[in-house]
Amino acid sequence: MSATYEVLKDLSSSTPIQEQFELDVLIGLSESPKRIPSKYFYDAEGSRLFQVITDLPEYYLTRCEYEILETHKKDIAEMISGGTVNLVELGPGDAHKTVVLMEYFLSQGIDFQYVPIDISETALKQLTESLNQRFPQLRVHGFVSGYTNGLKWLNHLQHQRNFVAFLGSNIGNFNRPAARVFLQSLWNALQEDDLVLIGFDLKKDINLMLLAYNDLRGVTAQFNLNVLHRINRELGGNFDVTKFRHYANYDVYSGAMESYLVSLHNQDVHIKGIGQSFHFDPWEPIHTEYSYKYLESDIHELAKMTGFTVEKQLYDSRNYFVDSIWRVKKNSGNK
Ligand code: AVJ
Repeated sequence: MSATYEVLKDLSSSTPIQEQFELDVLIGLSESPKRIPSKYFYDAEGSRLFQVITDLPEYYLTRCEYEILETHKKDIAEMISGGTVNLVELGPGDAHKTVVLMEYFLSQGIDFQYVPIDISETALKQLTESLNQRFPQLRVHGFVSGYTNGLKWLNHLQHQRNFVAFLGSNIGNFNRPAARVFLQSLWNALQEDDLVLIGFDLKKDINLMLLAYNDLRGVTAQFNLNVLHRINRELGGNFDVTKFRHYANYDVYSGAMESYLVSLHNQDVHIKGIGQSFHFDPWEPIHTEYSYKYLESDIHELAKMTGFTVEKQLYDSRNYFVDSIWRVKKNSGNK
């Protein structure tokens, strides 16, 4: 019998990952204000730190979504039952929440295979191996890749119905126009009547959001600073990480939690892999992440603009978070 699980690596990208990282850091640190794209958080250490964050008392997002999936797994199962389904997940991490669904689907005899797409090879290998231990019969086809190439790859999988999970407010990392572009490419990669489940963090009490990104134990700070360690490790940088601090604030106007690393000193940092030094003034920020928060109306508008219909809005008991289930519509003349 053939193995029930495998991990494929994205080899299609014309620029190797290392070179892309060098290029993005070079561009980002040459810009004013400086920035580093948030996707570089997730090396093995960053993925591990993010899992720690999901257990923090202040980080309500993961627990809310867990509650939603636990409460509504039956409704979700009913929507996908009948025929074979690809359960595709973008950025699963340890898939702690998706396991709730998979366990239930298996108990109901729903015929599906699990297709996790993650940027961290280490995290994805750990995930597929632990799933294989726990559910030996489950077919798992992992793909190591960013979202864009992941979607291209999905195009080749088209022969089955797809249910795409994009959980945890991962969509929050995109600004509004980028979210639209992303969802349009997702729509393009899918077929009529396919379903997507997207986790949106809702706008709420500003103090709760601030705390979620400024936890008392400082794990979020470590997570943010890890990107500098990663530049040191992988690109031969000489960042003195103690000379930067984590700062996160909420911008009411854009609706995003925004994370920064702020230089505490006048300093120069050399990055061997780029062959260049970068100057930092005292209190100069590097922007590292957006985590956009949504209004109910934003979600409906976004679905409409990108060719989906909203089928269900699933909330946690405090209405902090929503898992929104959308259906792909291709023949209704809106595209
Ligand atoms: C994994 C992108 C959903 O934006 O809340 C957690 C990452 N950043 N704490 C988020 C994160 C700081 C997280 N996402």
